[in-house]
Amino acid sequence: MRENQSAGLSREQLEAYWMPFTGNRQFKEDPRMIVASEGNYYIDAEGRKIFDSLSGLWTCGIGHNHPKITEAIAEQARTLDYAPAFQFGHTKAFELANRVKELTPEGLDYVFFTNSGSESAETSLKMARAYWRQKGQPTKTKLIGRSKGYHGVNFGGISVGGIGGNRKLFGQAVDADHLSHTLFSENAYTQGLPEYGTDHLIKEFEELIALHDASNIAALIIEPIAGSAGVVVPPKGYLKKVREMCDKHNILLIFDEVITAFGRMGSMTGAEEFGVTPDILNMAKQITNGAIPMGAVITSSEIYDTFMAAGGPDYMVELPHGYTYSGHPIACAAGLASLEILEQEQLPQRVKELSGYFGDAVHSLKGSDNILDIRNYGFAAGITLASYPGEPARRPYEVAMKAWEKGVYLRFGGDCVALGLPFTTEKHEIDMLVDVLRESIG
Ligand code: PXG
Repeated sequence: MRENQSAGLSREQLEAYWMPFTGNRQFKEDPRMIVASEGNYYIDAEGRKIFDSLSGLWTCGIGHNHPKITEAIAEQARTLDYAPAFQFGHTKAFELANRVKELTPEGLDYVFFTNSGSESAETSLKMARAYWRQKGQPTKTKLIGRSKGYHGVNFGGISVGGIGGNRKLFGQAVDADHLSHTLFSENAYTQGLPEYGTDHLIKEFEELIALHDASNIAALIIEPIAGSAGVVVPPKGYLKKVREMCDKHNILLIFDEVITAFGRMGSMTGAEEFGVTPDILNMAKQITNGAIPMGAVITSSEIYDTFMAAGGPDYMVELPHGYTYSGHPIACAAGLASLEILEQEQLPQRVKELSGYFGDAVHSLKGSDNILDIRNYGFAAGITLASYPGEPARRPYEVAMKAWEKGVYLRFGGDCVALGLPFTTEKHEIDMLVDVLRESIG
């Protein structure tokens, strides 16, 4: 172990922490400790400046340690550190709900707070099932997800999720089926939305509905752009046609926008960017710029009104669901500050303006050894790497370790590396990043 990379902790001191989604054995032998952050950079244990090419874990688009967010958190901790989430309120939760409503498409009106993307997924799936019961259609229970989809790690989320490695150890928990993913070799190296695939995918959706019958299906949950699976961009027209199919068959459409909400696509939401409004939209990550855990689910009035109408006497709880930390005051303060910065500094617009430059830069890697595909939208990109025989995950890991040596934090997973730039990234940083990628992959 290189002592200077462990920030002074001994090998023994590294043992107790079971790290999430991490190769624990490898990390503890060769730690990559981060000790500070500022703007688009981390500082590692050796004092090196490391470019944050995934904005944390798609969380910190505004850049790290923004003084307005830091101050909002400190001020809230001094004023009201916690208030009970059930049966009592505090003003910031109402303020933030209104802000979220303003920033999401018309037709989405009621905000339920969670603490993570996984909890947003569970909340949306439970709402969908409960909605149909309250409408008097209790057989509508089946949930449809999509291959390569990621909806967090709780049992509902992995049941509709489509990343095999996240499912295989846990068994199927909730009744679910899956659509095919939207990654086609025909669309390799497309910038933005690809051409091929919509008709075929929609036909498949129709067949799946025929198989189960719409009377048994509660909802379809998809990411407008699948992030975790390596930035999988849907073909042109796909999301609109999916919306039409859901309308035709009375199936709720849930957009999991945990990655795409609040700027990443060059708009406030993927729904806005692609002109498709779901019945339920899930958020997390960028809502507080990652500074405090928080998630949220926004629904149509139709869904909220259904629960209110079926709620019985008005002192009764209409939806028996919620978390101790739903709408946590400090998270709300961080959320209000983050959303204000996104708007005031026009960061989604900035992403839109620079996304062409970014796209050209990443696609300039086409032709490099070991690259099979490059995809991008807004400030997100995925690069599929050629695998070593029988070891699909090894090359991305090796590439990311090389990049780390060269001063770039790079996300690796499956057979891909992924980029999710801070919205404040400058052109020279994009150039630097692509140079590091070229050297690390080659
Ligand atoms: N839904 C989506 C679409 C996500 O991307 C979650 C739900 C779960 O969120 P929580 O907050 O419970 O982790 C996510 C999370 C990656 C990466 O490298 C992506 C996520 C998390 C960590 C890493 O792509 N997405």
